[in-house]
Amino acid sequence: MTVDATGKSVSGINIKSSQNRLLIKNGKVVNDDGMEDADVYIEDGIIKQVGRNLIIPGGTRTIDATGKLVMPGGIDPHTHFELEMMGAKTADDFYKGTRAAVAGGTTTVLDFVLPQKGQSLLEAYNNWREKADNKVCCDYGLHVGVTWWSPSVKKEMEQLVTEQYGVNSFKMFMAYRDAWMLDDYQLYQAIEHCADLKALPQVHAENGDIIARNTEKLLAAGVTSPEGHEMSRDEEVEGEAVNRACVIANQANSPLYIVHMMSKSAVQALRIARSRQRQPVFGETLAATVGTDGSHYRNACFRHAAAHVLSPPLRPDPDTPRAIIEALADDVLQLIGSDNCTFHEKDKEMGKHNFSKIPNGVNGVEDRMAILWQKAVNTGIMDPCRFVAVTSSTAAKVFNIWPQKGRIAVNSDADVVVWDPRAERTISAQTHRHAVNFNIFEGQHVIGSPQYVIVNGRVCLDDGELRVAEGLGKFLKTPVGSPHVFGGEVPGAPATPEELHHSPSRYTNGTPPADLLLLQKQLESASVAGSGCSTPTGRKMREPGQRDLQNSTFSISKETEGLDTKTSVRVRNPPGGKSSGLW
Ligand code: URQ
Ligand code: ZN
Ligand code: ZN
Repeated sequence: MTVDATGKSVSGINIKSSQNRLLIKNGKVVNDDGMEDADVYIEDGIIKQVGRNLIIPGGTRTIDATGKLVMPGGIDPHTHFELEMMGAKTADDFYKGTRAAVAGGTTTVLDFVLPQKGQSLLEAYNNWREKADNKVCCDYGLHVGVTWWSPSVKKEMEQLVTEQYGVNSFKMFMAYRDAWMLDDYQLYQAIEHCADLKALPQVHAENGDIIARNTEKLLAAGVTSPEGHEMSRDEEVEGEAVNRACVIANQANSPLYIVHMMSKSAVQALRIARSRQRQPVFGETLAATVGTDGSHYRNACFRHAAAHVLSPPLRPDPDTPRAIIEALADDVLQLIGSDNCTFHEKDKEMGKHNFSKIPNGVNGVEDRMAILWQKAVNTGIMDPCRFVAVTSSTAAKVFNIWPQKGRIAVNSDADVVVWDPRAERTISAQTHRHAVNFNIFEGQHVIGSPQYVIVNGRVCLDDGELRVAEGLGKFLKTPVGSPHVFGGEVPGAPATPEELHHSPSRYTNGTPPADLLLLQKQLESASVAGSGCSTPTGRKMREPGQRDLQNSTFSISKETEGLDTKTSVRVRNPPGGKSSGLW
């Protein structure tokens, strides 16, 4: 075992590798607003050069990315590692969880500190830092749950948003009535307080009271199996809560982020709210939502059905995954997370005779990117730029770590994925890196996976071989007041049509435009016609002679043409158009 200067075990890893120089050559760089053929040169964990004909020092390791896409490492905005809930503890700890993340192309995770009712938020935050800091294989940040409400909670929120703690988002629950739920009066105050602090309020949108009553009725009627979980909280219950949360945020004149949106009804409520709200509303969905469905709750095997239990639940409607992917492509939803919250079989067994006692949660941090690529890009619903937006860049913008994270550009962190769009594999619990022996995507064949994953300049997935080390990631502070959420100047960016979407005057004067959607459309077409595919730094991304991607087809790369898988995809979100806009 090797030990570095700080005493951390780094077996099998070249501990000086962060100082190593790395060149990724001949690939196609994909950002959320465009693609270009470019090499990427990395030194000391930072991207130092992007372009062709770079001048590279001797002794630099070269990765040949011919036929591959070079993308920002994924940012998973929603994980639960080492979380104690419903009488159990999640199986993936911060080591195994971040190891699985890296294996799948994710280089940053945002986990949730969830205090028990009555517990100090600062105490819970410190517990999380203790659990995570020496275990993470990649960088991580923290959201904090506001799971109860009091003057002391309010005060601790004020402390948590300071530079010392680096938190800029708080999650409130409209479910888990006996554990973490706030009532509407408390939720209103918590959201108002977030807005005052320029922190982003997040909500788990369900109706805990309806769920509690439905659960009583189902159990009394003898429905005890996992199927009862979905029956107790059908999609109307989610849609109602999404609408209610949006109304409360609008009354509080606050932005809002809705986590794990699972149904068409929820998306429809969001779609309507986004056209009327004074402040932006962001919608997150999950790998589970696009990669599987609620038919599994009817599986006769308890182990199988219980492994799919999460809240809100997967929906039995077989059209839901497709509708959710389309909403992601069309910018009705903005991000995809995993909500990775795995439990061992023995823990799920606690609900063998009562579905309401099954610990809630599924896997997803490892397969999130491959599942979305398979379901959205290979099917032609989403282009690679939008894929980067929803899996990485938008999370970086919303949680105010952009362009340090979520971008392939000079001075950004060297968190990079070399994505092989032709790599084929079948997802299985036999080969995944999670601590559990069940995978909700079991048996699914995916085309497109990471070949190399570089975390802060270290090659942690090396031609498919995982070489991570415990504790090499670091805690990432997320400053409040993201300009992408609250308006204001985006660091290093000139005024762009995209920024006009974020104009504070539009959102803070109290009067939304009469026809917001029409205005958005006009701005989008102005962007495409006026500036083509420009980065926020003004660098033109589209190559000379490259086809106009607006309403046309294009190839992921010349090298991938002619494959069986559908690689010539219709662009619904042209770079410079919808893909770069947050709403
Ligand atoms: O609600 C959540 O996000 C966590 C605590 C549990 N996982 C889940 O069922 N969505
Ligand atoms: Zn939740
Ligand atoms: Zn969650």
